[in-house]
Amino acid sequence: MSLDDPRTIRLADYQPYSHLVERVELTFRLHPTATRVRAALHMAANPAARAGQDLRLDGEGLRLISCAIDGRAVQPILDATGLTLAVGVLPAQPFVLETEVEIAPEGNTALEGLYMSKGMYCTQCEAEGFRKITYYPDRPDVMARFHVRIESDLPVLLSNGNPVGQGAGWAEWDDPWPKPSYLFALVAGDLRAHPGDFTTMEGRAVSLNIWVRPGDEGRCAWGMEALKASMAWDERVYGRAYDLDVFNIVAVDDFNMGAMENKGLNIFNSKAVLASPETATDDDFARVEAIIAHEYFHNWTGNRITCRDWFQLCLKEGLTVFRDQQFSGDLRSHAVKRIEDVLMLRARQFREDGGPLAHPVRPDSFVEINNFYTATVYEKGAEVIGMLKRLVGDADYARALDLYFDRHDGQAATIEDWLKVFEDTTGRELSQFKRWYTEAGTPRLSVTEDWADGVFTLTFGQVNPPTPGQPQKAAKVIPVAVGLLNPNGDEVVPTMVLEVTEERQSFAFKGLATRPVASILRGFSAPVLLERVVPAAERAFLLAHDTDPFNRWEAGRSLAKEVLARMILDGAAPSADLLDGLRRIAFDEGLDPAFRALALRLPGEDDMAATLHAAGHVPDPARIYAARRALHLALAEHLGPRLPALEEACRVPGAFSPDAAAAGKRALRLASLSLLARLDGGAAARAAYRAADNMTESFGSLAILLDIGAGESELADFAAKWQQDRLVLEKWFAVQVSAAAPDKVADVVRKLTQRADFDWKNPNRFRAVIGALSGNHAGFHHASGEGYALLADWLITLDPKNPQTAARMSTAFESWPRYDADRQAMMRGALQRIMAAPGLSRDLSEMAGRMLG
Ligand code: 0A1
Ligand code: ZN
Repeated sequence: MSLDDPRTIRLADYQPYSHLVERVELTFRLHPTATRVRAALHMAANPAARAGQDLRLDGEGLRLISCAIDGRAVQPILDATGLTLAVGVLPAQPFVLETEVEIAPEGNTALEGLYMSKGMYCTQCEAEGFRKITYYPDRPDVMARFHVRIESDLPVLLSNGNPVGQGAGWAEWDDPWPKPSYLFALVAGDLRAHPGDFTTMEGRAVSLNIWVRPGDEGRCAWGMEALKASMAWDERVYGRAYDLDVFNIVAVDDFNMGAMENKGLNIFNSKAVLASPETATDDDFARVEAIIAHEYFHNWTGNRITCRDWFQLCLKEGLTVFRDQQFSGDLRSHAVKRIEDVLMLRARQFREDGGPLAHPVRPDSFVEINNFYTATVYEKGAEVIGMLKRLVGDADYARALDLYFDRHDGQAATIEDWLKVFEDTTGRELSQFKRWYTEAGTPRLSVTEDWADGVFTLTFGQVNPPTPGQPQKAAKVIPVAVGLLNPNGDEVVPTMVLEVTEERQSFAFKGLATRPVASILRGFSAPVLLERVVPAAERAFLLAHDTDPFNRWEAGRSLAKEVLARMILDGAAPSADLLDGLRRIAFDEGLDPAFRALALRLPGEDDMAATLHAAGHVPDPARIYAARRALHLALAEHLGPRLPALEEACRVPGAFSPDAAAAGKRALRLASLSLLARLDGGAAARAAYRAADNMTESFGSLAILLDIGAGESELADFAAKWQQDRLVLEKWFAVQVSAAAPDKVADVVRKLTQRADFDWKNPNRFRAVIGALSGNHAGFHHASGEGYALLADWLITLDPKNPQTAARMSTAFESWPRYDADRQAMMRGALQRIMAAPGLSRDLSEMAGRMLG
């Protein structure tokens, strides 16, 4: 981390804010280029802060019109980041500070603060966007009650809380719950509502609405069902009821992230809320359900209890991700959800944790907080909570959460507060556990086995690798879920949790008649890299017999990685163990089709590059690409004659339903079509494309065709059909880049980015093409270096308009240390070129600087 950057902000420097803000009254007179914002802040000195301080308010890009205290004009000192009122002008008693500013939402392309998207006004205030709307102590520990008046001719005017009045050209909203400014929201536009209702367990009737632009009304039903399911689930599982009379969700096309949990007024990227069978895939449906749940769950974990400062971001994000994962598992399949979550964790978080951008779940310094909405804070943050639950058990977890909600409701809390709740509930001392929050890096856990005199011994060794700024680390507490199987497949020791707390530690199992087969790290009980030498036959045994579905999948996955590694490194042939094992799973009708589809998905190219690098090799992207395709072909040939029957058996009759069972069948059908395409030149996939009545199968079969170098006419057909649909068109853009052959990717990107409908200022469209470029492993890392150069060009272009999205997308370069000297030089060269761009944003310069080290 750039510790010597003068702009660095440190956790150790935290000080409470000088004042309390009891109430805020805001009046917005909306205008595209000259919006007026009047603010009245009811303030008093904060008894918990040092007395006699000046009053400092954050503010950026605001034109101050007036400033008064208790009705008397005052002259503040203005600078580029805010306003100061000297202590001498502040009354000793509580006072009202009034300001009026002018802002220009139309020109706001950064999509932070108040901006416009296709004629509609909307806001994004997390993390520090509110300071672009008005002068305010824009920090999460300042919690105030907000009253908002909006003046505009637009028909729908929304803000947080409950509606308290409206007339021609105005509306007023009042939020009874104190909140930090990052949860403020305002929306104004010509919008249509998809309504719903919900009665809470406390008997409160809540009116629900999903607001969309005209034309999108038909894509809201799924989101509404997901919202109601989330509300019911949070009552049932966590005892948490909703606390306002209305809950509004708004879909906007221009949005940097997925969605935002503003109190009572969630704002969503359209892509994360709109779904219909014709336009959304099963994955889209599942993602919409999960994001709706995530944002809704924030109402308690984030809004009612918020973060003291941004270093505590994982307090709300880790817990809310953990809760949304539990929810999706309950609604769908725990096994499948866990596998998907671990796939994502390894692809994004392990990659981050093992490279130059590694940081603790609770970082202790940053330059730009927007750069810390990361896989580590979110996904590893959720894993840490999963481990805590595993260590204390379900009952104590539930008791601890009740205490957390009781004790900290209405507060801005810290990770220390969170851990204290668990300590007080269970009597357990958690200082060693806390290292999961304060130390970066993925622990490497080795295991050896010993069998003597009827005693089976597992010996674990843990290594906590150095990460930027943290050269040395002590041992962590690692919950390792273990089960033992007999050679006939029976479970002799059901799952138990071993607590590994030392650098080296043994656990003995006595009284066994025969040497068992160990199933270790069941359910992926800790986010570690398990290093274990297992004979292929034993992996194949676990793939066939493990009673833990995660580890059953994991056995196949590890085997596939080992086989692929040998194919890449020494041109070996695919092993029969793997092919037979996968064939058995593919045709095992006793297994969930979604699970079978996941088992057939081969390790990705980036995953293989990481695996080879971890094993001390220098990955060659071209060889990885070729070997992976060769394995896919070998698997197709091995399963060959039975694939058409499998594909047929997975056709789902009747009207489309996005439920998990039907989605699982479609996933297995697409997996078989993809294999079949290697044998029949795409004939079956082509037929599936023609017959498809839903986006999952039509887009899935199109992607399969493109992947084998076919599908031109289907691609044209798809474009003609969806020309006018911005969300579906994104898929069309992205798939061409993802499926392009390594030496064609750069050309494809250049061609697509020259199109009139490549609106690069829209983050979704930018990500569709430029994100897909870095997602095409062999193409991005092509020896020509064109992929790197193209990405750098586009980041430099985007940065002045939208630094946040440019910075996020720059992480494609974080894996540079893995590759050969030529590629390293080219990637570092691209980063240096970015660093040298005139006027580079704080966001992107922090990222490029950290990656360069
Ligand atoms: N809190 C939101 C995600 C979010 C974070 C940052 C943003 O802008 C910097 C926008 C949204 C969530 O977790 O869903
Ligand atoms: Zn969140």
